[in-house]
Amino acid sequence: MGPFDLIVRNAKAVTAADVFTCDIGIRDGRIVAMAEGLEGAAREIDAAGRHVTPGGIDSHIHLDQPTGDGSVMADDFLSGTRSAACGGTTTVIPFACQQKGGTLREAVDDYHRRAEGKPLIDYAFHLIVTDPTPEVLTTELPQLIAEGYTSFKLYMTYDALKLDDRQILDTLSLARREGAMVMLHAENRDCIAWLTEKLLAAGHTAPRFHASSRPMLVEREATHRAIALAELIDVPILIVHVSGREALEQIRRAQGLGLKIYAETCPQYLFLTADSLGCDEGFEGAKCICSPPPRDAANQQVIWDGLENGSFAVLSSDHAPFRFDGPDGKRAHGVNASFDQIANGIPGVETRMALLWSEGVCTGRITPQRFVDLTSTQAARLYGLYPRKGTLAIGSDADLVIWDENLELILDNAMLHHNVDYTPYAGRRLTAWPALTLSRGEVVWDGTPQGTLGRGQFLPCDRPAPAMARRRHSELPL
Ligand code: DUC
Ligand code: ZN
Ligand code: ZN
Repeated sequence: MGPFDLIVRNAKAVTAADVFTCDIGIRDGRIVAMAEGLEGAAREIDAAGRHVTPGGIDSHIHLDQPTGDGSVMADDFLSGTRSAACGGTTTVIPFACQQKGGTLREAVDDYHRRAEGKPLIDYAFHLIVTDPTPEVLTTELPQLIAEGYTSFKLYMTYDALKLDDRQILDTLSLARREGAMVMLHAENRDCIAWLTEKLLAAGHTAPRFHASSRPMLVEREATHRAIALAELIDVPILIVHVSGREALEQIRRAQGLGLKIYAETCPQYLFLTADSLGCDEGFEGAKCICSPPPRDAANQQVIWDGLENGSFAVLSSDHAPFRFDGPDGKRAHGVNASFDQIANGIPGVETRMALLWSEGVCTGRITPQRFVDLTSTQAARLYGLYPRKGTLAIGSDADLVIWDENLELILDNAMLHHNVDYTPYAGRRLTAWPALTLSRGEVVWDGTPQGTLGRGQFLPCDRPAPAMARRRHSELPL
């Protein structure tokens, strides 16, 4: 016995800034030493010159979230966090969603009950604000923010979730006062509704028409409007699941003007296209229905460029798990439901890290440091978890991934540990996968899932520094 519970030896440690070789000493679930030649541990793991990164933070994932339309999410806090750990993710941030007419507190309490006794890795909650009543804005949200729920998502589409511009302004103003991070789902609801009506009237019901009902213009307009509303209030925002050039141009323009506009993208916009939704009347394309929809090869390149050049802060999965077969997933409204009735979302929590390491790092598109920045460090900063999470440093939680590289894997759903009956990335070639995942110093994946049920801890979040307003409009009574 010595000063450490565990030493990870000969690590090629990667942070968002550096790659360096060291031993990593772990005690009581935290990193307590990083140096050459550490001695004195109950247990050692030899990383043998392999890349060791911080565990991934998947800051956009849906688990056991009530949908209200008859569909049911296939992953709960057990299967979802198990799948995450097997893919190298050690923290997830799913959404406690306010029901219209209900309170945020009810949503949070219900979500804690759903999580109870299940998570295998650590987790925080974002909120989804669907009903910003005076009580919510003046009492509930400030209290919840003070308790560690410091980020929330607002929707510009979906009738059950959507806020109008006035409500968005009220909520942004509250976020500015309280120092919370606001995430925006930017698509224009009325354009989608109008296009959907016309498509259905013309008999265009197949999954592929989902993409026709949500062209890039719809995302571009809402992104522009979200940025304008945030500029009016003078508050930072984060645009989630950016799909292509038109929305990204709006974001870059705003960033160039000095506005604090952060952006997230997801693997579906790198690896899928509108063709993934099918080219006939069959239902198979439902597997890839998500919103915004995947675009085309040129837009995939735009997204890669944005990952390389820093336009994007985070790559998250937007894991939204609906089974393809069975009565409560993609077919909840019938075996051949029209595109507008098919649950939006695709699984991806387990594949996010390996897809980006294989196609980003192994191909030389991005450095290992940028990989860490995009999959872990920036998410920790943006959502108030840094430096407990998101880096390899003395005092940080010992959440690590030891990578296997130079693999030849063909992705198949049977390899995965989610509760969904397909992966949209089946057949894709991978050259890397986590050999081992540690969560607070405990092995949660070493080729098989490990860890006791409910060992994951809830993480109250700090007010994130990137959510701090620039304080330009001191004359406005915001
Ligand atoms: N938005 C999400 O964030 N996730 C799934 C579907 C959607 O529209
Ligand atoms: Zn969304
Ligand atoms: Zn989502």
